[in-house]
Amino acid sequence: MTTPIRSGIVAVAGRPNVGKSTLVNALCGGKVAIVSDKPQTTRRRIFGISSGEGYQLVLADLPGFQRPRDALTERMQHTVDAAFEEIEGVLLVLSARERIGAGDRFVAQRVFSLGVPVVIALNKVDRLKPGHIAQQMNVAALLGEFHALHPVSAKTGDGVPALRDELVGLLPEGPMYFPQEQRTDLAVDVQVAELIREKALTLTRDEVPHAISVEIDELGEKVVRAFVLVETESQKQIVVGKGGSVVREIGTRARPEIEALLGHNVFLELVVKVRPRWRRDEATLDRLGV
Ligand SMILES: Nc1nc2c(ncn2[C@@H]2O[C@H](COP(=O)(O)OP(=O)(O)OP(=O)(O)O)[C@@H](O)[C@H]2O)c(=O)[nH]1
Ligand SMILES: [Mg+2]
Repeated sequence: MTTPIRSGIVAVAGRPNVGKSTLVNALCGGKVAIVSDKPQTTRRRIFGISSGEGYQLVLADLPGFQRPRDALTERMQHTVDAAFEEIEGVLLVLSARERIGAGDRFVAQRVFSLGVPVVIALNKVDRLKPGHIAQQMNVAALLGEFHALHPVSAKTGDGVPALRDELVGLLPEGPMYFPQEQRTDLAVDVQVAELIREKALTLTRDEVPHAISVEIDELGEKVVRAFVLVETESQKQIVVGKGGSVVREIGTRARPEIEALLGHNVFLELVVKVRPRWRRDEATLDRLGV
């Protein structure tokens, strides 16, 4: 007979760019979800799994709340809605570095009506003065009947262990849903695609990051070939860069992480391709798993 453990899913909600994925990574003690300074980095639900002594906490990292503009963002919002079923609680993430305002209240309205405990994480408190943090905590406290409120820094790890304990406290007795050492539910090829997309997001700006997607063409013992999809010829020029400099840099940054993930060296081949209006193309979105 196995000893009973506490287990279950906590959904991670918040505006785009408040640090949800960074916080999920910190709570899981390793990289589960990609992170960037551009909003709408996370496009699909990703389970980050934190297994410890007597518990398995499954965090559902989600796209940020936003108004849908095309088939891609519509699906992203649908993902958010679908994730609010069969959860033990919500981790509502706010950024202490910005004004807590209408966007946060919109998310709060939704999550406080779900009938499960809501734990608020006031993120990005690193380098903020204590007085400023206290002020933001007061504003955050007005969002709804919260279960607990934790100031944290996903970046430095400050407050993260206490937050993890708090979330584990929400879980009922249950089974181990995943093997002890598993950290995410994403298939390996999707993780590889995400790592490449992360570097592409970091190295581009304006509307380009939103137009980028990555599709794995071959994931072999020696060769990894991926298509970096964009929507227009001018975006392609930007992502390729002068003499191929940008796409080369994407590869240089992604390769060590891919090799660490796969456990062996690879030749990484990136091909930048125009696929017009892929964000509105249901078949492409299906294939990308969005
Ligand atoms: N200073 C500081 N920056 C942070 C912290 N947590 C996250 N960030 C930064 O905030 C930006 C957004 O982080 P993400 O984790 O991608 O945010 P997200 O909420 O998942 O964003 P979406 O997936 O786009 O909704 C990145 O540049 C992070 O480095 C923190 O605790 N302190
Ligand atoms: Mg994210």
